[in-house]
Amino acid sequence: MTTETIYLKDYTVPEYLIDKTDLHFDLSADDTVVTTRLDIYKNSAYQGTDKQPPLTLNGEELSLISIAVDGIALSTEQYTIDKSTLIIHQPKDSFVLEICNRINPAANTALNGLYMSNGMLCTQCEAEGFRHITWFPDRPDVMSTFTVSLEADKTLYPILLSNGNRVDSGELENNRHWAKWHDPFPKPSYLFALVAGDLACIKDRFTTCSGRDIALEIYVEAHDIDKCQHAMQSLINSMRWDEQAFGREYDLDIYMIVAVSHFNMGAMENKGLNVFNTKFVLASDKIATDMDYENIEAVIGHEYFHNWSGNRVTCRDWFQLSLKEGFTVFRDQQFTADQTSASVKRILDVKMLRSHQFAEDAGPLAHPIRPSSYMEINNFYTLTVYEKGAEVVRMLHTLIGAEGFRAGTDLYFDRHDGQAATTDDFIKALEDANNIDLSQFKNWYTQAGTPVINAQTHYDAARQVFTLNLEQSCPDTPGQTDKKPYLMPIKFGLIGQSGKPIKLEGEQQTVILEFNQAKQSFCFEGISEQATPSILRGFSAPVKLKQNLSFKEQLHLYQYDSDSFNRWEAGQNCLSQVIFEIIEAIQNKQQIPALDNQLITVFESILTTTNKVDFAYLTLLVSLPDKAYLATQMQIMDVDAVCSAHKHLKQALAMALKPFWEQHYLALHKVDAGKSNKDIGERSFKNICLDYLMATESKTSIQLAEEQYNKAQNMTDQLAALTQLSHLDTNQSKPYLSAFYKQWQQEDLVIDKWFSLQACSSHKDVLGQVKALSQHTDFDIKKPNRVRSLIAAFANNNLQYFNAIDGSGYQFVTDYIIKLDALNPQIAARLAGTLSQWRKFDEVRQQLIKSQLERIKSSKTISKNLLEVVLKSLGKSE
Ligand code: B3K
Ligand code: ZN
Repeated sequence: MTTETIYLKDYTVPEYLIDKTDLHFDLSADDTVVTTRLDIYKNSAYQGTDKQPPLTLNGEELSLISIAVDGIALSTEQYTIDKSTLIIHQPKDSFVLEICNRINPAANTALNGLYMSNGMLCTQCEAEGFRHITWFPDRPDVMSTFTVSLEADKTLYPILLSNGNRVDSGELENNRHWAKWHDPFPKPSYLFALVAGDLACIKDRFTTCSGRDIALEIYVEAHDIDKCQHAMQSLINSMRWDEQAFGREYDLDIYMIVAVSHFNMGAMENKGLNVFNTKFVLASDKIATDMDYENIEAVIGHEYFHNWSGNRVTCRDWFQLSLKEGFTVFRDQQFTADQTSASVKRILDVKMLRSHQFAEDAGPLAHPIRPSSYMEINNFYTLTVYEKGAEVVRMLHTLIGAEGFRAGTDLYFDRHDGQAATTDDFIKALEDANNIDLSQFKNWYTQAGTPVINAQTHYDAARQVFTLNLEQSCPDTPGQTDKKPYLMPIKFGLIGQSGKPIKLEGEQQTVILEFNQAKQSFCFEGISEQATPSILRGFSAPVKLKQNLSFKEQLHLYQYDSDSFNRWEAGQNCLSQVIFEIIEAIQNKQQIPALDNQLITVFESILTTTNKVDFAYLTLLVSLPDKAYLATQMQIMDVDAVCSAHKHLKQALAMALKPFWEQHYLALHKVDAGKSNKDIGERSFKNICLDYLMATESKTSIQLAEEQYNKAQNMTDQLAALTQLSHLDTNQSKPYLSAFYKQWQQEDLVIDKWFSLQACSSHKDVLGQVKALSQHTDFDIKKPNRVRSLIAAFANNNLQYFNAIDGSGYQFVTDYIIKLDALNPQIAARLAGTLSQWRKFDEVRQQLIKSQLERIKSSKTISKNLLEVVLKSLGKSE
């Protein structure tokens, strides 16, 4: 397979545009007939040029029935069809094109375009799925108004949905019926959707800020109808929040969400008709954890917020993806922060960013948030585009301030409503609304890699001046060297010796410094004591901060920093330092150092001052750093040493503070627990106490876990207990795993958890277990959720056994990547990303991983998606 690289620099405006798109679908599972009628006209940007350009439409795996221009069938000389395009050689300046073609949804295992999920028909068109439905200029800068009629069997497909408002419907002969939908807002093809199936629905209503009445409908398979209430409430919360926080009102008369079991990602923001992975819709106390509830609200919010940031203002081309995704992730993060605890939300987001996005940015797949080239756009729905993209928007918010930022987004939405815009347009709106120059800031959009900041501080007691010296640099990434300095906000504060924050400017205890040079110094006058610096508060820029604080100073911040993020961060730094000391001892076969008493004292004081605290935050304060994050900080990842050291420290803290863990566990454990933020926080803290207690390996702790499992009334507690029990030896864990399976056999989403839990086990025969599970009757390679819960969970989360030194983990996952690629290239390519980090390992593992990458590369029918990941991972292509 040869692949073509697409470059941003080659972008040209479309030669032809479409005014109206009329689609008719004669639906059936294995033979759907699509009739398309397009009102096409030449783009005014091309008027007057001598040569009439041909019209190129995209289309893949379609069979043509007929093609006509202005009612007259085209002869075969007038057009050319190949594997991916249909070219009309000499089009007129304006004409009506009618195409009729066949597709086979039942054969569509890639879940891209029109496909089947448990007997229903549904679509996924972003980024380039529409070309699997009919021939069309399948690019986001061609926007038109869609009218869609659907015709199908009434028994198999009683519900027929598409974007916009339902304008008509009726009965047909042979037990068939039809419905017609019209969406008045011009949109690109990637936002098109249709759903046909036997679905149940819950309904509600929402009155917008201007008093418009909106119908809200959530469609699911009938057996799930009792699990939609939380999703509906989340939608209502999102609609209200976007009015208040961003002044965005909903525009159509109806908003629909459909949950499907087979879905390549989380959800899709199709105009007025979101299609969701069931995982982000269905919830009840019995089947969903507290985190599931929170994720559902966040994803419902995210897709709803796209109605403005993505749909009303869309992307000019796919290089601009972060324009809608980074911005919308920022919006959903703010939303969740407002609904839950802002401190906790920030920490969770940063943890994810640093463990995974930083690794992406440091590896062969690194790319700027606005990439300059791609082979397969679906490979660019990455943590960089989404999460780093959101950090970049957050920095703009910090630099400009909440009010100025809002003025900028208002101008952006106003100025570009109905248009396909660029990231430069976004920046320009922020600049114009605030009369500022952000040209240097744009380096964040064009340079890949995580910047490194070196911070040194100096206190001049005689002059009472505290100086902060900062230096920034950014490592080389594929195809990019000699990076220019970034403009970034550094939130800064000082903590005095007594633990009190020091005033810096007037009454302000935190200042925002604009750091925009390779080296820069900031001085603070009138500082009367040697204070401890708290740099990068709230993680105000997505960078690696290196500073010369002693263990004692970090402990001081851990105990006293008034910035909740930096307080947590200081604790993590202390704990990381201890873990790295243990790792060193393990590697040098030396005795492991005893636990530092000062650390225990600080832990103790944290565990005793629990009055009125946010328990969700407290949980994070006492949690150990993620193993994946620790591993990425090593020159050569020694996963075995990381896992042993992590376990060792957990055990030591568990033993040293046993009475505290016990006391809190017993005080907070309730069988019938509520759903307020307080209840959720207490539950998470209770479960981390259980985690520490289990690390003591005592009989009584095991009994606590068993009892919690047996009596649990909610999935959070049941799963937390089962996770603990799953790490015991097989004899002890098996009865619980079997009982759990038996209890939840009918609940797909719970069975996903059951697969995942076993894939993440720390047993030494976990691979054998995963292999056996891949033969289980409930395992289905065609279901992305299942593949993610077993194979991807093992590859991503089982640091130790995926990376087993005999190569068995790599071999197994590679077998699956190859098998999957034939069915679903998007999922296969994503899974292959787990092999991209080979340079971080020792020589033996490097060879093992490389040989698997070569094996994939040589497979005969490799997809474009997978080939791009493999070539880049091997470093054979930019
Ligand atoms: N925009 C979609 C993602 C589409 C992924 C295509 N491979 C969901 C989201 O980000 O909201
Ligand atoms: Zn999105």
